[in-house]
Amino acid sequence: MSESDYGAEQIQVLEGLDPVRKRPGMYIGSTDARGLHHLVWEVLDNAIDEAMAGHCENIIVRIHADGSVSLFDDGRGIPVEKHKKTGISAVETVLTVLHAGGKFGGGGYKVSGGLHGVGVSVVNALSSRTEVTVHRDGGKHFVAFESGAPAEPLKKIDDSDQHGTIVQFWPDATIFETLDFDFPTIKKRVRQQAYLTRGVTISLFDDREEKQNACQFYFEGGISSFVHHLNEGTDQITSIFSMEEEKDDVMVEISLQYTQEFHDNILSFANNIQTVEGGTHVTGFSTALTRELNKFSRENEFLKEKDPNFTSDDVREGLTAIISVKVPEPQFEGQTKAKLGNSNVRSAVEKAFAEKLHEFLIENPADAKSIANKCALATRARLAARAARDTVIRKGALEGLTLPGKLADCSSKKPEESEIFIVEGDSAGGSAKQGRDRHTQAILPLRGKILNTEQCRLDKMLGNNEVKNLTVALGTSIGETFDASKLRYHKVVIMTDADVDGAHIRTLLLTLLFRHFRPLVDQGRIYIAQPPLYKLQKGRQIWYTMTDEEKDRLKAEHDVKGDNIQRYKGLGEMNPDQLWETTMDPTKRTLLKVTIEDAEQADHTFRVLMGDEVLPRRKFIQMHASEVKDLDI
Ligand code: 0RA
Repeated sequence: MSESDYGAEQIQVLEGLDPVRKRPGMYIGSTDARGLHHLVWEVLDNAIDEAMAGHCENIIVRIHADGSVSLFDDGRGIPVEKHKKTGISAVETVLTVLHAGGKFGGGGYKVSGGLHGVGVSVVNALSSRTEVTVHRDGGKHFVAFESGAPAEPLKKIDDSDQHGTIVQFWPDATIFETLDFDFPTIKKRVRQQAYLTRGVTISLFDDREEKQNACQFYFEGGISSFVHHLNEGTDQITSIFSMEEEKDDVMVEISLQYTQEFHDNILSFANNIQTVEGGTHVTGFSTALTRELNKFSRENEFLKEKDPNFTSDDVREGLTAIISVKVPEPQFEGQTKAKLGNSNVRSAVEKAFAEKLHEFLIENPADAKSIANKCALATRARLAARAARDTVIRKGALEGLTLPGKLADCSSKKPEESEIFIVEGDSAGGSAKQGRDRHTQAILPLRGKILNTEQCRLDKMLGNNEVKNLTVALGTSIGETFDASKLRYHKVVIMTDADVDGAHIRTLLLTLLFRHFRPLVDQGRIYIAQPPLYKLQKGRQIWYTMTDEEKDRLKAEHDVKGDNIQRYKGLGEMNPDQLWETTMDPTKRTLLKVTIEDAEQADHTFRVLMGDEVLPRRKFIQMHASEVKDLDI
């Protein structure tokens, strides 16, 4: 079917919108901040689809002063002609009928999937008002909806020689727990989508008072620019390899580069949706990488006859890679629907990538040599780490026989109800031990800074007491013997001071967890405690707060005099009761669940701040110096 045939007929009518308003979680996952942002992703995906189909070059995302969000794209515009069967226009159908994005059923163009792709009608259903402006067929057309239902019928309001779509929506306050869009979250998504869609320019504006901000992304290099960005601040040992090929109906795009780092950083996407749990595309990639590097290294005698083959872990050490595939009908599986399941994708990626990698190795001998040497080093390190770990295990340290002396364990042995607080410093640890619920809450105090895991391998890490204590306390072991199902506590809570040092320790811990206990992050087991920064008191009334704004508001509202405002410098200043009441009591506390995005961010920040390259670090500090309002040194 040619593109021009693609009109109103194609849009299949499946269901009404009522179920969406009744059970929003089924369609967007949740009604918290994550669900709220999902609305933006949904409309953004539609615009990106237009760009992927080659019809759109510019996208503008705007957070308006009134809290609504609009997305402009200069794509073809949603069709406005009447639908033959229903008698209503295509644009109204797209907005009011579930799964009518023009993306389902045969003949549609290639698209996003998974939790996404539920359609812009879901956005309409969950918004108190939605306005759509379409430039198309010589006219500017306008239509509006309220709570998903038509409010102003489609009409041509002007002539226009442009083409494109603007969707503006006001999220429904009766549905969402928060209406506060987060600029950095949207910025990160927009940047990622710009990398994945070479040649599209995406601008983002925040027009809200006090929050005004703007940024724009355009990446000529597509995902190779992404690799370049991820490797900022690392010591790179090869040039960037890039390939793009269509194989068996699967579009395969891969970029990679090796660095001196000891861990890998592989991000995968299917139809522009990040697949944090991996899937068939990652398996195909990994198989081809291991096989080709072994073959090449044997043929060129980087591997001698007596040497064992590189394992897939060996060839991943120091590797940064983006794997992006476009599949006609993606199947998403796994706990969070973030794992690609299509089995044909594995062989498509494997074949396409193996060919191109082989060529690259032949044509770039210096890069090939660096990679082979790096893999050989990784193999030696792996064997050394195994020997070191065996020694440690022989001593019984990782067997769970000897829980660290500093751990105040909980009495419950049920992981489902148990939590462990990792607390900065012995004095805060003392308060936490006294204040806790002994049945379900365990406390592990960390003394000073934990090891910088950026710069060392497993063997050295296990020599570090803080890392070893944490590993033993968690019960999961580490490295090759890691087993998430052995986790002794289903909530792992990081509790650090609300100052710069605390933030540093939290970053160190997040990096450690991200690199070596990653499944715990994926499974949502990691949390950050939110200790208060201020205590305000008036008579017998007490308020605790985490922010300066809230403190000022409470102070004015309740006329609290200066003497009765206490600023906590550290957790250690709180007595056990206060710590329990404000931060640990499950019925009153706020815990932030760490997402993979947080951990990734920590990883990147960490690399820039702790890696051995000075220039990016200086750049980072200069860029962010103004954001550090409250240096508490
Ligand atoms: C259905 C069919 C066509 C385009 C679209 C929907 C479309 C949807 C959105 C949502 C945001 N921006 C969009 N741009 C286009 C194809 C129309 C044609 O063949 O001309």
